[in-house]
Amino acid sequence: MDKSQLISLIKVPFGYGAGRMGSELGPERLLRWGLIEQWKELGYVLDEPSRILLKDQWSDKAVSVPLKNASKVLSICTALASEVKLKRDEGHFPFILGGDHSIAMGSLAGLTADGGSLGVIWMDAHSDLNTEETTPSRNMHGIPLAVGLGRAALRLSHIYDGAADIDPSKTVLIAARELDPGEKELIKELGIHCYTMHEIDKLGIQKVIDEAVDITSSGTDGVHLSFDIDSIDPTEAPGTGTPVQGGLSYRESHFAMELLYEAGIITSCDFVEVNPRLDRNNRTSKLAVDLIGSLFGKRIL
Ligand code: HAR
Ligand code: MN
Ligand code: MN
Ligand code: MN
Repeated sequence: MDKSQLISLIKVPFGYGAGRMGSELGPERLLRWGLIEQWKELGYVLDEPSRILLKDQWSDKAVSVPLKNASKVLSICTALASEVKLKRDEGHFPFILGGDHSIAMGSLAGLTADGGSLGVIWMDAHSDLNTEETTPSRNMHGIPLAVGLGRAALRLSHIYDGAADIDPSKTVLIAARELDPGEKELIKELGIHCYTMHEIDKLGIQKVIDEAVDITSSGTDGVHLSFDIDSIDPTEAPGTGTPVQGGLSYRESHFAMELLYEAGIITSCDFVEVNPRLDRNNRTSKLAVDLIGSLFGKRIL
């Protein structure tokens, strides 16, 4: 992210992929806490923000998805994919503000549609690697990475023409601590680099980020950061639908963002799962704005 590149903020006020609503309120709440002003203070130039809204429901017959709110999720993802592709083609930095994590399928579809190879850093308490077969909840925010890797019946190419599968060897999970049985199998089968909280405790967040940077940036044309706020411990980020204890501390999460900024590899980002309805005194929304600041180079001194 260099300052000559315009940031295209793409707001996606959509929460139908999660088990409970509320994350659709995320984008406006983060804006209220100064997200845009912060970018300007840091010296960035923003494109006119866009907003992806649900219009027609998805009607593709190529694949049927037997999960909750599937046609709503797929139609928002298709609309998002085309916006992401458009902004990327213009040379901008697409910053996708959710919304629940199901929208990442739209981001990934738009980002892979030009045929380049994409590294992915997935920061999340979960791995989002369930498929139509393995999902215990039937919620679509539990499947986006499996779809991205081409391991579900639903493929990125169903969402957006020309979208391609992500390479599992260029994908890194960070902060995982609640994995379903089918997800664990997939991680092993595909050899996905997975830094659970155990590895973070053992190696330290700096080493984990350094390794993730190497894995995702070597031999790729860009690196997408998909940041689920539930990667952070619920004591710091209570405003999210599926909190899991034992997560990243306040400083670990900031340090991770600061290191990613210094590495200079991130070319697009999703920021998802902030649920203002479940928040306490806007703690999570404010933390989210601060973390985005760190990702874009905000310093203590
Ligand atoms: N793994 C569980 C499922 O498939 C829980 C997923 C929780 N979802 C998110 N995404 N917040 O990370 O339903
Ligand atoms: Mn432009
Ligand atoms: Mn997630
Ligand atoms: Mn999660």
